[in-house]
Parts: sequence; structure tokens; C-alpha cells
Amino acid sequence: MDNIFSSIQTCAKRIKKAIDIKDIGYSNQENSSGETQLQLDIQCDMIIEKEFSKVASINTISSEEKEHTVALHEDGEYFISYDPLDGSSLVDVNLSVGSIFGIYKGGFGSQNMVAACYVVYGPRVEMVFAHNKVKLYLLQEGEFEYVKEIRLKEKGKLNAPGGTQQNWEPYHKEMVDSFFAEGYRLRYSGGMVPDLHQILLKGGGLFSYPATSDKPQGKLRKLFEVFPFAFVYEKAGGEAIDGKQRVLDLGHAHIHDTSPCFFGSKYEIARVKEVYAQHGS
Ligand code: AFP
Repeated sequence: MDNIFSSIQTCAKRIKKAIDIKDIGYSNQENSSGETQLQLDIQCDMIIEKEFSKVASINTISSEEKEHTVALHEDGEYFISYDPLDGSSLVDVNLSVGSIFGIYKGGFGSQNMVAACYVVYGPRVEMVFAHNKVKLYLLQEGEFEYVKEIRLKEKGKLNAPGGTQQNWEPYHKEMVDSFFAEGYRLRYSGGMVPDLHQILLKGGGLFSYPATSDKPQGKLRKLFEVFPFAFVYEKAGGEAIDGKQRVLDLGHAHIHDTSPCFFGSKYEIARVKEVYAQHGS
């Protein structure tokens, strides 16, 4: 695991450089979710594949930017799913973006998850690594330095509601509004990494990306976005559900499967469960 941890650090430093200098034009390729890839998406994906191919304990990788898994080392015990540059469409407006990693032992699948990690490229570069605890690191003068352990409070103050409102179910809108009526503040940038990072560091709140009429299975990908953040939130004392069920109990049929998802501290997730038990399918 130490080798993986330091390999991700190397990737993060190289990706930060690519973000700073790379022309961010579109490529002529689409990824498996049908989105046109930025040249930057492709470059970040290549950086990670190259670094991970040097780590003998990594058996297989799967990337949000690749249709299929890639086998690396037959004797390796770890399987890593990653989103090289989540929120890359925000780079041209200079908002924060991130890389997400899910680390599994023996095969892909939430039941095999042993660690998760994400990197935020904002005014500063930060890394959060969740194994037994959730630890925050800051890139300072070329090296990641440990900052602190992250723990969520029982109840937060932030509300980050994803998805197009006109496609929300009425009960979902009522639930989102009920948090605002209680004094919660809106925080939503359109980048999952900075939005979830903000909730974690400010002590709690709710991030939701529900099933909508245009996306009945949600938008966010299980392996590349939902499972890794679910692991981080649970280890930090919060919860992650699909409305009813713990997301880490959901299986996946295909590596690019998506799921509705709600991440938060205990208080907000209890409300989601209550509302979705009455209404959700
Ligand atoms: P991009 O990588 O295409 O910018 O999408 C980012 C993302 O997958 C995730 O980071 C956001 O939380 C989510 O999409 C935002 O989606 P909406 O724009 O539909 O709210």
C-alpha cells in the first residue's frame, strides 16, 4: 500500500503540472460515458497508467477514460479504479478539479475495497487518503506533508444538490428545500471532488446526485466516483447511500455503471433515508 500511496503522489504532481500548462482543447475521442474527452483527460490518464505500471503490487487498473480494464502485473494483489481528472470541464473556467482512486484487493467490487484516495487541484494541491483513518496531506515545496485526520461532525451546514432541478422528483426537491429552510447554505461548483472535500473539511452537510427523469441511474460512476467517496465518508464518520441502501453494498455489473448517491454526515443522511423510504422506488 505504501508504494501505491507514493505512486499516487507522483501522479498528482505530474497532473498538477499538466493542468498548469496543457492546452485544454477537446480531442476527437469520446469516453465510455459518451463525453468528448479533453486532451488533458487523456494526458492525465496516461500519466497514471505509466506510474501504476511501475508498481508491482498493482494487478489491474480501470480508468473512467478507458472502455476496458488494463492488466498490469499478474502477481499483484491490488486493483485500482480511477478518474484521472474529474470535473475537467471546469479547468477552462479555473475552478478546482480532482483525481479519484478506489483501491481494491483481489478484484474490483465495493466489498473488496481497502482504501480510497482523492487529490484536489485548487489554489493548493491537497490529497486525502482513507485507509483505517482519513488523512489530509498538503503539497508544499514539492512534497506532500501530513496535515491532520479528518472527522465529520454529526450534522453540518452545507447543501450541495446535483442534477438538473427540472428533472428532480418533487419529493427530492422538497427534501433539498427542507435543508435550506433549516439554514443550510448552498455550495455546488459542479466538481464532485471540491464539493465533497468542502463538506468534509467544513464538518458536514449533504452532497446529493439523485436519480432524475433524464438519468434514472444517476450520473456519477460507481467505480470511479461513488465507491471511493463512499469509503472516505464512512471512514470519516459519515454515510453514503443511494437513497435507501449503503452504496458500498451495491454491486456493479459493468465498470462504467452509475448510481444515484448521497454523501453526508449522520443527521442529513437520516433525513434522506426517511424521505426516500416513503417515496423512492
Ligand atoms: P465533468 O468531469 O464532465 O466535468 O463532470 C463532473 C461530474 O462528473 C462531477 O464531478 C460533478 O459532481 C458532476 O459531474 C456535476 O454534474 P452536473 O453538472 O450535472 O451537476
